[in-house]
Amino acid sequence: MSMLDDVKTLLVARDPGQQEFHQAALEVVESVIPVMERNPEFKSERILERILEPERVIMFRVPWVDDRGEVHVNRGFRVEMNSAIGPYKGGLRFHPSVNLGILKFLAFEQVFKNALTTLPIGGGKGGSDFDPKGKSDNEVMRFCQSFMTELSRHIGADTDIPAGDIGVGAREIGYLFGMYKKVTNKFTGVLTGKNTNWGGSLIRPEATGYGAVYFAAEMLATRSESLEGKTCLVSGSGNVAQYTTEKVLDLGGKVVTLSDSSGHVYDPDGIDREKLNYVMQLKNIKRERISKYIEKYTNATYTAHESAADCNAIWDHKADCAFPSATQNEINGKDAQNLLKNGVFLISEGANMPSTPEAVHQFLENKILYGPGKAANAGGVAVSALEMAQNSMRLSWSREEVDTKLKSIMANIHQTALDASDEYDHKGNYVMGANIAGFLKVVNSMIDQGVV
Ligand code: NDP
Ligand code: 2IT
Repeated sequence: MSMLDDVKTLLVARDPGQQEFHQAALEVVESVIPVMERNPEFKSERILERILEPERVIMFRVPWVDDRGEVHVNRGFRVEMNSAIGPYKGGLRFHPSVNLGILKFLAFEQVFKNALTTLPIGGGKGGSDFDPKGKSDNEVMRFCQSFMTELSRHIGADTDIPAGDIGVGAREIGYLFGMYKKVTNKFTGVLTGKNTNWGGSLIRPEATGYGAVYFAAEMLATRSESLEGKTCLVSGSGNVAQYTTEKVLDLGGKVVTLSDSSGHVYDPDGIDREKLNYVMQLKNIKRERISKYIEKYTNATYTAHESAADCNAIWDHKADCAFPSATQNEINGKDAQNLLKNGVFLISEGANMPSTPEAVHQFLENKILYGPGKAANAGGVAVSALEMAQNSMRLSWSREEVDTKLKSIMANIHQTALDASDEYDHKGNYVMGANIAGFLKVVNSMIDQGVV
């Protein structure tokens, strides 16, 4: 049996039903087969078996009371995947779809992503099946307080440092931090993505989106191109989508789409700064649906997503670049075909694993510029690590300083992935390059530290 088949058998036997984790794991394993062949000690050290098993998984009950006095019970998780190169680091996701398999895929991706940033952070991820949609601020606060009452026993500024992800933004980080401080009686940098008044880093809210666009600019530069004048499709309308749009505008591009889980808007005139500002108010403050956009900007159209559809209409518009920034597996094989047919020659993934294996296969076959999430969206966690550095020094850097560091980290990730792909004779295959470079750093560190 091949190495890939062995891993598949192991995963299915150990973790039946964790499809997203299997998908993320098999992609990495496939990329590193030549690395395993060049380094026979990785096999005797049982590196694949070790790296696929989380160091620790914490699962807990999260009971809370809604505004009517009714009791609810959600499930909380923290997956502490790998601490070979630093304390566990990664976001928290609050979304009804959250389960152990999804968090294990995210934690697994995070390990390699964090290694690529060059900063000393291991990988973890957590969250809950709690749905913040439609909840009052007080309900969200009570949920966060209950969640943190348990989580606080397992995390710490030198142990495990959570941050935001889907459904967890500045509001949730505030409530979570408040409770952590109360139960531990310590003001530490235990969470990142904090408000700048109390220890947050400038540029952290912007970092994932800005980073995905910096990564795109690096890929374009290999073909002597830039974002100037390029038409871009952006999906999602949350944190990553908003700041991706802002940076595309800064670099002279035009964004024509945004979406949420109900549908997408297409604005042929482009989403300019005023329109983006409106979207930010709509999503971050009023917490409304993106469909409201067309009430104000009547030239735009709105298409509701049919859950039964076999393709996603947002990926069927003429464009040059696409920035999937919503969620996993939002681009399937048919969507990839549509993107290629419509002229898209660059994909920079703001979301984690937004493309199915069938879609990735087509991007690689067609040799378009394809930046996988663990490389392209590493800017967020990179600035989180810069927030940790500022917290431990008890000082804060200026916007310019953090943005300059972010830009140079993204350029470095791009070069590292490109060099690794070249070394293994697949120059320009950023999937292989990112997987191999991240894997080697983590695995060599694990071997240095013995069988633990
Ligand atoms: P937000 O919660 O701010 O926004 C998420 C957006 O994606 C919303 O528009 C949401 O729509 C949409 N979305 C969420 N789930 C689904 C779904 N199942 N189907 C369709 N649309 C969906 O999250 P972020 O912007 O922070 O995260 C977006 C992606 O970026 C995620 O994949 C996340 O893991 C990744 N990421 C985030 C980082 C960060 O720093 N925040 C860092 C690196 C990656 P709706 O409102 O309808 O739910
Ligand atoms: O997927 C990710 O990299 C994040 N959600 C950000 C993690 C972090 O610790 O900033």
